[in-house]
Amino acid sequence: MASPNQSSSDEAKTISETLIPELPRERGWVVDGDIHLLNGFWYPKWVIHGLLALQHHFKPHPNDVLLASYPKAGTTWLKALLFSIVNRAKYNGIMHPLLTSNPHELVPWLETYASTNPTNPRPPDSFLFSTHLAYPSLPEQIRSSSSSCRIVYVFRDPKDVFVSFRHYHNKLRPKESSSSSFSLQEAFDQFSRGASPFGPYWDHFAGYYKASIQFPNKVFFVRYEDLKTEAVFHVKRLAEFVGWPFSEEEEKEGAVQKIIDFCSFEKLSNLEVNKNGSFIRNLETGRMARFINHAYFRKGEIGDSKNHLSEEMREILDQITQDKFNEIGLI
Ligand code: PAP
Repeated sequence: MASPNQSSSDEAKTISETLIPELPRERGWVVDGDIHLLNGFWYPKWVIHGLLALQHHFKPHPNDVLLASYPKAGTTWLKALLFSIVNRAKYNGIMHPLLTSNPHELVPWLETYASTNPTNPRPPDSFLFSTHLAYPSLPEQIRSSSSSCRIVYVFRDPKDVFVSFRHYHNKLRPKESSSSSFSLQEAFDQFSRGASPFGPYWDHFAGYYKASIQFPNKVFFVRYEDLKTEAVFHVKRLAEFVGWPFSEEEEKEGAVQKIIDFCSFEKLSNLEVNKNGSFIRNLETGRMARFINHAYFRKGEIGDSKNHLSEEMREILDQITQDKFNEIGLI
């Protein structure tokens, strides 16, 4: 006889298995397989499994912090910063876990974990999680104004996001796969139409931006570019928002700058673990993928898109962004 957990897990799987074939589909980018349009956003199949499990079974705790981002908008950096901020009393510089682990190993990715643990989709021993899900796809238990769970969203210029995603895709795709012939123009067309994994990019950030206006104590919105140019100001805001503000004494001792330097692109990308290490992720029951750490560190710069996209491509993305900014009142 099946256990209650088994039948509930089978039920979630059956829902997504019957749902997915009915959804509009497009070609996926990184992991082979298509992406499917679910309630306005394009997700791979395993993400839909995870998303449904979270919506049914996720139980937030009061101090949970969720880092939300579109892929390549600054997830790795923010994971390192948040982990360092909330654990600064626990670790000194020598024993710090970031010296030996990639930030992705320290801050679990919610929908990946949920896709492999559908009946109990809360990663153990952590209150810091990440997600690439769009705001409307988050479980109601997290979005609800009655939950004290906090959300940090990082936004980045979509031109640089697209270029970064494209490089990542080129690094990770199996050379013999059908996606190896996926041209820049094809990927660009998909991205600008909004039909990219976790996209439309513009609706992704708009959802979190609107939520940050509506619930400023719950959703924190920060731009990658601002974090680069005004790091001290934004890291202090971030620490305060997640409930670990820097004391006056810490500030005098330079604790803010120490964390910024420790989590900088230069520091993290030069660590042995990030130059030559890798980690394994279960994507869904029975499927595993190895992720190469250095794929998360390329240039870490603002404006690299000008080296990879034509003037016309950049204008197209800028126009879509400007239209979305106007629509939602973002300056
Ligand atoms: P993910 O969503 O798949 O985890 P994510 O970390 O958001 O990826 O994106 C990787 C980008 O962040 C890379 O950008 P690039 O391709 O334009 O170079 C990567 O270099 C950049 N990045 C990683 N770590 C840092 C950091 N510490 N500071 C600034 N940028 C960083």
